[in-house]
Amino acid sequence: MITGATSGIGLGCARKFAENGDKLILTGRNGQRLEEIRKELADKGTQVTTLVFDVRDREQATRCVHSLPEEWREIDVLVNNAGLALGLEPEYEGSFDDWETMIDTNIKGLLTMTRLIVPGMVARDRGHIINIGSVAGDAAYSNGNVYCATKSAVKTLTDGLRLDVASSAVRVTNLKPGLVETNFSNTRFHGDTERAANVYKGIKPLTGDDIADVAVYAANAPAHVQIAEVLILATHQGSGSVIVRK
Ligand code: NDP
Ligand code: 8X3
Repeated sequence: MITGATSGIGLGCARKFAENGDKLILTGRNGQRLEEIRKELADKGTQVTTLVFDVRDREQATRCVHSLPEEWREIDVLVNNAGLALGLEPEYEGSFDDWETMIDTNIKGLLTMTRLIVPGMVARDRGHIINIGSVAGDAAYSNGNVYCATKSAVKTLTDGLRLDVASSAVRVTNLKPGLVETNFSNTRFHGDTERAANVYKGIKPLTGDDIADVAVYAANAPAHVQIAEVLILATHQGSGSVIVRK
């Protein structure tokens, strides 16, 4: 199950897990886009089912997950990917609405999915949760404040979950990408495409597929190997704050 599978890293994961021969439950808010992706992957022989819901809506998410037919209920891998940044401004000038959306999506949405899916994994003594954190969760960068805090929360929640399932065979991974060229910056800058494009100028950024490769690797590691955390940076990126542009 991949949340936020309509774009970027989530879509990359959908394609790479499909190449790996897995059955997919793709979730997102844009039903039309999900259906296009379902068709694309089904044409290549992948079994795909889709669920349309907003991870911030706990009731809708619960209803959708509970509506899965019997043969789709045993979820082996949950990729908690749906998330976003909104705004890049000093903490004392940020937007209350942007903060709330980031917290509700990146923290509470991830927790909702975890709460809905992980009990089945623990009961079956089998499963893997791959949370999409960020280099932004390792240290704040200027004007990143609340977004960085949400990804820092993802790190702590991932570590907490790993402790809580340690007596089972369930594995928990935090993937922490750096600069990945997706729709992320368009969303962050509220549709200012020029400002978004500047984020990737002068450096070869990562792609959603690069992150998906690591997710597929972690999910297919031998059962006794738990890839706890991976930081994946573009080659000319030193940290969340240091990007060398040429
Ligand atoms: P994209 O904007 O390309 O994709 C984000 C996905 O999340 C979309 O499918 C989007 O759907 C979905 N989404 C957002 N809000 C919700 C919601 N409330 N309910 C359901 N789905 C939602 O960005 P990325 O692929 O880059 O982002 C994916 C994850 O990777 C995020 O968690 C992000 O924080 C993280 N990340 C991104 C990095 C980057 O540089 N790009 C680096 C590190 C981490 P919709 O189209 O409906 O909005
Ligand atoms: C996305 C990467 O550095 O833009 O989490 O915050 S960054």
